[in-house]
Amino acid sequence: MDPSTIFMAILGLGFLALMVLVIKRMATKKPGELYDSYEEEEPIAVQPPKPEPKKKKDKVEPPKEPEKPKLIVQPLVAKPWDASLERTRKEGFVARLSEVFSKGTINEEIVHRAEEALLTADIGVKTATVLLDALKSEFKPKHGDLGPQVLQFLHDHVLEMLSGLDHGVPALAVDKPPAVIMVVGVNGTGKTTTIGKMAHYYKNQGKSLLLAAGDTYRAAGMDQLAIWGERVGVPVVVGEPGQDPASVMFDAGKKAIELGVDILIADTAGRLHTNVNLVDELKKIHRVIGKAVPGGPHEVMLLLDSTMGQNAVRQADVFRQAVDVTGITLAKLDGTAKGGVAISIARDMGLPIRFVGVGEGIDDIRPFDAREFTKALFLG
Ligand SMILES: Nc1nc2c(ncn2[C@@H]2O[C@H](COP(=O)(O)OP(=O)(O)OP(=O)(O)O)[C@@H](O)[C@H]2O)c(=O)[nH]1
Ligand SMILES: [Mg+2]
Repeated sequence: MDPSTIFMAILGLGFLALMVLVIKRMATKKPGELYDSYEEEEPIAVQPPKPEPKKKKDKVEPPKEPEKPKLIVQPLVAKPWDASLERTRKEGFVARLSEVFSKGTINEEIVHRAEEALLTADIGVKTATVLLDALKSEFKPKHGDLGPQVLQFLHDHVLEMLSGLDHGVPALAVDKPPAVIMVVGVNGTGKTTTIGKMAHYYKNQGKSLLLAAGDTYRAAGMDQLAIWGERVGVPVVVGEPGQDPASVMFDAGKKAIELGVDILIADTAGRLHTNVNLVDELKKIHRVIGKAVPGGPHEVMLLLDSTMGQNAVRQADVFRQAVDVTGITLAKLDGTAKGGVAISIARDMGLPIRFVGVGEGIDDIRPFDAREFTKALFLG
């Protein structure tokens, strides 16, 4: 065959094959869709996965969980009486008496040792003497261990000694609110802390409150009360450093009337300052509160530190010369073996015990209860 004919035949076959391919491709794609389809597909792919139905599913879940915080909000309970008086019972005069009477029957030596234990106790000499006399003349031992019988005898007598007074939360009987509680006491006894705890206590009783930071000598002292106010959720009137404390009290009294609160609690300085006589200062504050709130203060609460034992009683005498103290609050009963001082205060001074502080926490305060106190002290 002629080579040019062969070449032409190959060329013709190649062309034919090309035509077949083109026709085949056109047959598999719809007309007009060849390029447009990419443009259409892209927008479809861009459409976000539809999340709405999922969200709707979330909303359907029952909203039960928010109830949990209610449990956390529940106030903590102050230390029980027996735990608060544990050190006094186990290390103080009660423990010594218990030990003295743990063996044998009463004889001269035992009475002598009991005398020693009582006279050196923080219940004070007067109270100790009365109890000793009663023990000598009235106590009649029965069969069985002597120790528990003596403690029961003392329990009954002390309870009787404490019973005549109006202990516990002050009545604060006022015709028109606010009732004013003025808190006084030597520095460091626990005034500011106790005011914070009292505010929390009264707030839990449904009372509205205002606090007044009258310790204008120390900025830290005022800050401390402001922090307590924030913690408890109670407003605080704070003066300028160095401002006359009486003028802060006057402003606070007026503010308490304006706000219509039930109780105003006033914090005061606890130490003597250069050129300032604490006694005169307290007298002035007392007077000025009365000018702002007629009839106030309705309670002058002396804060005593129970770890100071009989020294606390001596402090009380000084304050009573300055202002008409109407009740005692005993702080730090939790950390001491000198809890017996409460008996001395009530009996020797004839003053009711309002609250006791049993720790540094917001709930660590209890209204004083003579029955619970004596039971925890002598019987455990
Ligand atoms: N363990 C215990 N500590 C307490 C109690 N009350 C107060 N305190 C602590 O005693 C210290 C003194 O308390 P404050 O409230 O600052 O005393 P204050 O009387 O206001 O003192 P001044 O402002 O300096 O006059 C602080 O460290 C308190 O946390 C209590 O009941 N138990
Ligand atoms: Mg203070």
